[in-house]
Amino acid sequence: MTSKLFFTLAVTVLLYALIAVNHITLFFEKSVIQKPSSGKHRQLEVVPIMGAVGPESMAFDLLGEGPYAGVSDGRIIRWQENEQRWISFAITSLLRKGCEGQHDHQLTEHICGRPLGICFNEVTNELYIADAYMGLLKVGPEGGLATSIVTHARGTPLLFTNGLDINQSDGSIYFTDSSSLYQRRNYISIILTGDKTGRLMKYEQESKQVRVILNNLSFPNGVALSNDGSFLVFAETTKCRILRYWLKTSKAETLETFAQLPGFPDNIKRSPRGGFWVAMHSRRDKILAWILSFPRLGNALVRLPIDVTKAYLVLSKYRGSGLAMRLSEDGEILETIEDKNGNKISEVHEKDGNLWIGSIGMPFVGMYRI
Ligand SMILES: *[C@@H]1O[C@H](CO)[C@@H](O)[C@H](O)[C@H]1NC(C)=O
Ligand SMILES: CC(=O)N[C@H]1CO[C@H](CO)[C@@H](O)[C@@H]1O
Repeated sequence: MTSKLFFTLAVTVLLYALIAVNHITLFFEKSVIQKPSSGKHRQLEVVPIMGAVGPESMAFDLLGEGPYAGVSDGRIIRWQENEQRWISFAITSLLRKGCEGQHDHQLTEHICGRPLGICFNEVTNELYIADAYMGLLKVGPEGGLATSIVTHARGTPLLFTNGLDINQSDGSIYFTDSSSLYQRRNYISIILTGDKTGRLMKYEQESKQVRVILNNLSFPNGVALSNDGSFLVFAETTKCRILRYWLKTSKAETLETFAQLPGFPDNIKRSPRGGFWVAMHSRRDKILAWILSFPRLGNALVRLPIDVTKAYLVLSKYRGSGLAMRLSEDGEILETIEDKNGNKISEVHEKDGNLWIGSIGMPFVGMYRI
């Protein structure tokens, strides 16, 4: 008992020391996106969002309108280029009382919904939504209340639906459930405890069946099909890596490591110029890597009488920068971008020579001209 208490105390001190130490470093950085490959510093254009934050993922419809983005109050909003404003497009929950307005949306997101991955079916123009709390849903081109498609797989509820991609030939959907134990609000616990209850699934449009492709995954997150559909890649956030799952060729149904990364990967999107944009929430630093190498330490941390998620957020605000890499279909690094202002990058969506940058915490969508 005494040793347990001492241990808890030591870890708490360590955590607070971390907060203090990292306070100053990045404070005065300018809001620029750095492109190390060419040594260029470029200003990030900002498209502000009112009343909510966290455009985690973005999509463009058949007419090229958008971006559409899911935000912290549960809405999916659409950028109206001609009017220079966002309009509300869709919602994932019927219960909207108290969802909007100034408050900590993290407290209401399990009721209001939290749309994460979004992707259009390019034939039907329906928007498919991976909502952290509501599962897999879709909404027609007119928007409004989305319809539920999948809430369970093999009898286990989807607890943290996260990323998705669509086979545009037959409409089937590949998607991830990050954990069967922790919801999005407690995502840091998934990392700290080394939780391995995440799943990769396929929803078959024809049969309306959902199939679990892989389970026992460590925080599966973004997912993207390759250009020719011979494989898909998905992020295992806790392990800072991208895995490749073969769908065709002689390697079909096998899994291999595609890329080991310097940070925690979030969404993955194909780039029109080839390969994949992998967004990283933040760099994996030495102390966190050390904590992660002792799952028991992580388990102890989440039981501490402090809000680990908040402590971590405070911590990560002052350290590490958002990072994204374009990887080739062989997993080689082609380009890197880094936001020195410390904004976490959750997605890089390339369209018509622009990089649209989403983040789980920013009250804006970033836009960077290549
Ligand atoms: C996509 O759908 C087409 C048509 O059913 C099929 O031939 C192809 O194998 C599918 N690709 C993937 C990656 O599922
Ligand atoms: C090793 C391990 O954790 N195996 C688990 C994989 O997932 C199945 C079903 O989700 C569990 O029953 C196994 O225990």
